Amino acid sequence: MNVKTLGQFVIEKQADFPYAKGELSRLLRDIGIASKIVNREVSKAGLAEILGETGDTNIQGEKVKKLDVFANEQFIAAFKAGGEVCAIASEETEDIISIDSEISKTAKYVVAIDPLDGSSNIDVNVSVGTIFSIYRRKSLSGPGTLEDFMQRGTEQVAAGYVIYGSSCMMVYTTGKGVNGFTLDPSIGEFCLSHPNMQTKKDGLVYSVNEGNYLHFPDGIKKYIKYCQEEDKATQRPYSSRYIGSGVADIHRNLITGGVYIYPCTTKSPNGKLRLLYECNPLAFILEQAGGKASTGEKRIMEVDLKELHQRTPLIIGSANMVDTVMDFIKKYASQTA
Ligand code: P6P
Repeated sequence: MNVKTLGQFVIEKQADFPYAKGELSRLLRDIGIASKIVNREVSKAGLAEILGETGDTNIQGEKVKKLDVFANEQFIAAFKAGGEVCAIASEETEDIISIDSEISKTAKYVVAIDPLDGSSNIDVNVSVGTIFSIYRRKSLSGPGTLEDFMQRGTEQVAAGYVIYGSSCMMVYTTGKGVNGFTLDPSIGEFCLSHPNMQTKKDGLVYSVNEGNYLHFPDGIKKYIKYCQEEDKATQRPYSSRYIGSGVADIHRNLITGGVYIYPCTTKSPNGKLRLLYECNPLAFILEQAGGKASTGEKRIMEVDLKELHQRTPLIIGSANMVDTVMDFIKKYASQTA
């Protein structure tokens, strides 16, 4: 079988970056290694006695699952050992982790990561995911700083996610398209399975937690009703698919077409998802796959990051569907203003 592993692919694509000396390639491979270790534990969580909660709460005030802690530790260890990053920002840690070691002295990158997104689904055997975003450092040398992360999503050099589902897949972009790799456990390698992923301009799926309907802005309420109307020309009603694990919902919609919406609500006035290590990397991937990602008013990747764990509303997926949601928001925002 003509198998191309992640390692082979990354080196092959390195030629796309004339000045690349392999640092980004090694960093992507480090992420692959940590992901395989996390996948091993996630796939046997029920047996590994690491289910359930540590009793701690993370900086989001959410109960921390032991696998969250394990995944965070694995990625941090991989980045420290690889020597390619000078600082890490993680959903699991309040402040950045600056790396000040001999091996990282010449590190060019910083990485922001959500080590295990959707972890509330772990105990019920629903897919969860890792989301990562890589920037060039802005500081000149030494340990990375908070300032190194204060960049727009348009400055990302690479972004990706790993989905721990019926199979383990890594999907990433370096700005030259999106490629998907499926873990072959028999050889312990991520193998290219979804080359040059492109999403549909229109889909027939909408993903939103309709339990929050009463708290949605009018434009979102009207869009949800639009999705539910009978209209043969636009193949409505659409299907409602919401897993409660963003990586799983957004991955499905990337493949089938569709739109995922987590708007601002009265409970979450700035939205729930985090700009730095959830929305920007997912936006980079969807845009590279021909989709769109918006706050409802502007392009996600053009939002200025002012604080590490900043939240934002997110509308992401098929370009025409994102545009339609934005039209509804604009139309009804003016009416409610
Ligand atoms: P709710 C997981 O906590 C997450 O950040 C996303 O992965 C997911 O889509 C969303 O929150 C689920 O949130 O409020 O619908 O349970």
